[in-house]
Parts: sequence; C-alpha cells; structure tokens
Amino acid sequence: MTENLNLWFDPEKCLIAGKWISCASGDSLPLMNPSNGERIGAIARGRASDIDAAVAAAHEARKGDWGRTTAAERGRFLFRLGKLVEDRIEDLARIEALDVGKPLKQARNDAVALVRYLEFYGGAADKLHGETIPYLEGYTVYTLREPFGVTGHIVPWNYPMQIIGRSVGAALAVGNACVLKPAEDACLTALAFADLAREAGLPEGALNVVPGLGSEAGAALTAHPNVQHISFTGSVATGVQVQMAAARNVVPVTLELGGKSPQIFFEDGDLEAALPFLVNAGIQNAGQTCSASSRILVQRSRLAEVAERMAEKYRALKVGPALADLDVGPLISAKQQGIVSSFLDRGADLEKVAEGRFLDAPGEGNYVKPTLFAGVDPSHVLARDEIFGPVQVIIPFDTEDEATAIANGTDYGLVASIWTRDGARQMRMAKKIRTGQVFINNYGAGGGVELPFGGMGKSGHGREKGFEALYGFTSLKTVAAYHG
Ligand code: TXE
Repeated sequence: MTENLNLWFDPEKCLIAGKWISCASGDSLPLMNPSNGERIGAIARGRASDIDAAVAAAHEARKGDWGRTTAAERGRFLFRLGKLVEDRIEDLARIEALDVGKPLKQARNDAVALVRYLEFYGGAADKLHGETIPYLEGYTVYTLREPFGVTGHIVPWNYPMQIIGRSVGAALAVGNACVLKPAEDACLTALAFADLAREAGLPEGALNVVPGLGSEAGAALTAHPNVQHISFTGSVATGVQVQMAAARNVVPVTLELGGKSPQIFFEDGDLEAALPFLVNAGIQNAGQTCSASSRILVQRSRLAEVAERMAEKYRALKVGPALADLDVGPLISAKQQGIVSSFLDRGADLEKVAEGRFLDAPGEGNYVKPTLFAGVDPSHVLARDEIFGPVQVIIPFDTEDEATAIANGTDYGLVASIWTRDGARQMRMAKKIRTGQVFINNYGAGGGVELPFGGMGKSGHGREKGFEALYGFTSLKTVAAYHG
C-alpha cells in the first residue's frame, strides 16, 4: 500500500534566502519507503549552482537582520522554533518513520530530542561569553567568541532530526548562518524543520536547505570557498573526502564518523540492569546508529549466562514496517541491506546464538533479521568493522587488561560502557578506554543533549552536543588594549 505522506511543504523544493524554490536544473531524486520498497514521492536534486545561491543567501543574512540579532533574540527564536516542533511531534514522527523506516516510537523520540536541542541551545545562546585575561601593566585583555560566518552541515539519513538539532541548533544559537545538505535517502524532516524555522520568524537566508546527492550538492558545499566551517556526520570514507575538501580552503571541520562501540560486562556486573541496554543499544534504529553497541565483551565466568539472556531477548524481537511500530524496522535502502547481508554472510563461520523474527512476510522492504553471534574472536571482521545493521557479537575476555585491549582494538573510538559494581575498576576503565564518551552501569545516558559527544581515532574529531558545541561553532578572538 502506498502511504500518504501528508506533507505541509513541497518536498521537491530547496529553501534558499527564505523562499521555497526549485533547484536550478529542475531535476529530482526518487523518495523511497524503506518499509515496502515503494516510491512515495520525489525530492529536489540540488547541485553546485544551488549551493552557490544558498551560500550567497547565508552571507547576505549575516550582513543583514540575522547578523544584527542579539544572543537573547537568537535564544528566543530557538525557543519559538522548539515550540512549533513540539506542536508537530506526531506529524514529524510519521514523516520520519515513512522516510527512514524507523519504528514510530523511535521516530517520536527523535522529534522529542529535537525539541530538547532547541530548548537547550535557546537557553544557552546568551550564556556564552569570553574572558578577561590578567596581563601586563597598562593592558586590558579579553576574548570574544564570534560566529564563523557561514557553516555547512552535511547530515546523514539515520537520525536527521537529532543531528540537525545538535548541529544547526548550536550553529544558529551563536549567530552563524547555515547551509544544510540533508541525505538523499532521507531529507523530509530537514525540509519540515526549515519550514518551521521560517514560521518561527528566522530571518531569510539564516538557514538554507539544499537536498541532493553527496557527490554533487554535498561535495560542492564542502569545497565551497565561502563556507567557514563544515560539520559532517557519515562514513569514514566520505569524512576523509570532506576533510580534504575543507583543507583546501583551510576551514575547520567537525567529523562524526560512527564506531564499533563496546559494552564491557565484568563478572560482578548486574545483568538484570544491563540486559535491556546490551540488546537495545545494538538494535535501535535497526543498528543504524553511530553509537550503536555492536560489541559485547563478557568476562568468561558470565559468558554462557549473558549469551542466553541476550538470546531470549533476540528471539522476542519483532521486525516489520515502521508504522507497525515494532522493535526493528527495515534498513534505509537496498544498498544498506546489501552491506549488512554481506556481513552476515561473512559471519557464516560464527556461532549464531539467536535471531529476531519477521511479523509478516518481509515483502519488498529492506529488512534483515537482527542477529546475535557469540564466542567471536576480536580479530574477526564482524568484531572490527562497522556493520550499521542489527548485528551484535559477544566477545569473551578473562582479565581487565584484556578487556581494555579488545575495547581499544578497533580503528574507532566513539562510546563505550562498563558494567561492574567495583568502583575502583569503574574509574580505572573510564580512564583507559579510548572513546569520546564512557558510560558506567548504563549505555547512552538517555541520549542527553547536554552531554558532549564525538570520537577518537576514525570515529572523528570535534565535539557536538552540550555547551562544547557552542565553542565548536565559534572562533575565539583575543583583544589586547593598551591604555597606559
Ligand atoms: O554514508 P555517506 P552512506 C556509515 C555506515 C554506512 C556507511 C555508508 O557504516 O553503512 O556509512 O552510508 C553525504 N561530499 N554511516 O553512504 O556517504 C551524503 O549525501 C560531501 C555512519 O549513506 O557518508 C549524506 O548526506 N558530502 C554514519 C552524508 O554525506 C557527501 C551515518 C552521509 O553519507 C559526499 C551514515 C561528498 N563527497 C552512515 N558523499 C554515522 N556516523 O552515524 C556523500 N555525502
């Protein structure tokens, strides 16, 4: 059945200088429903000339009304926008579910998180300030935190609303004008967000949205000589290209490139408390989460017990269309289904402990069964590479040192969690683990928008979320005045 999207905006347009316009070529890209493989519409296929127009509009906004706003006014605007998003949570959740394929309740959580980002950055906008620095006799020295100017935002398809909230929300709070290139696989909530921003009274050009392919609109934005900062979330390979393009213009980048995040369960861990986190962190959004926990490290004396309890949960997992609102939806695209299926093929030599089940025949959607493997060697490809699907591996270990070496033994370093009642071990491990976030006896801490987030190693660099993001979207100027 073809689902009706019920959009209140035209998905085939770009938002440039406050107006919904067709992209210069008039070309479009198909919009697919991952739950059944049906085409449900089309989006604009923006290219370099559309990006040029968007960047020019952003600069005009900086020179005009947007550049003159006070921090308090920007805060009030973000609160107004947050309220408009809140009024539309159900609409946004349904659109996201149809576009991304994620179960409705997970899409609703994303919309709620977007509201929280706007509230957080609305409240923080007028609390960011510089410092005075004691210096030589006769001088007064202080620092100013200034917006970069025009910031480019390349957003992936897995959590559009949350990633727009943390990146565009923070950039606008400090006065940048933004050009947003959402993912070609899922850009509807980016367009919805832009329309609500207009309704909230954002001056024209302060936020511009150009949908299109990564190789066209995305590459044009990252290479643009008049963009002063790039924020990118996506794959390592594309992140490298983005950083190289930005380097040619000597422009700073924030890269968030996913991971292979471990949960480390020690023999004194509380399994009842851990169990929901062990599984949910792997299958949420069908495993297409940058901070998905795809490795479960278990001290050998608890191995059989943990594997069996996780397996019970896996056998109860129901897979089906996004609007059926089950545990696991489809993957974003046939391409992603192919990538995950090929990893499952490469796991044929492993001990498969359990799988989830389809509620009905999967049809043409991009489904894979959530799959749990146990007894996996850390050198196995499924224990090293980011799969980006609902697949987890259980890896045994004997000692704390071995657990640390395995946890730190991939190219990535985004998040990790430690399950143990031993306080000294909690502190030791938190120091030894090489990730941007460490959780003790939980995983993800509810996704808190207040908590700085970002990677080490190939998980990227720079920090988003929390107050840190505001520093990241500003340039620090030191003023030294000599007055005798
Ligand atoms: O990513 P891409 P894809 C990982 C995950 C997944 C793999 C491939 O492992 O299986 O990446 O996904 C834009 N210049 N993650 O192909 O290519 C593109 O249009 C500028 C992890 O979707 O990185 C989209 O908007 N931009 C991740 C965004 O980059 C370009 C989330 C992401 O696409 C571009 C997504 C270019 N040359 C995938 N090429 C996470 N960290 O959460 C593409 N894009």
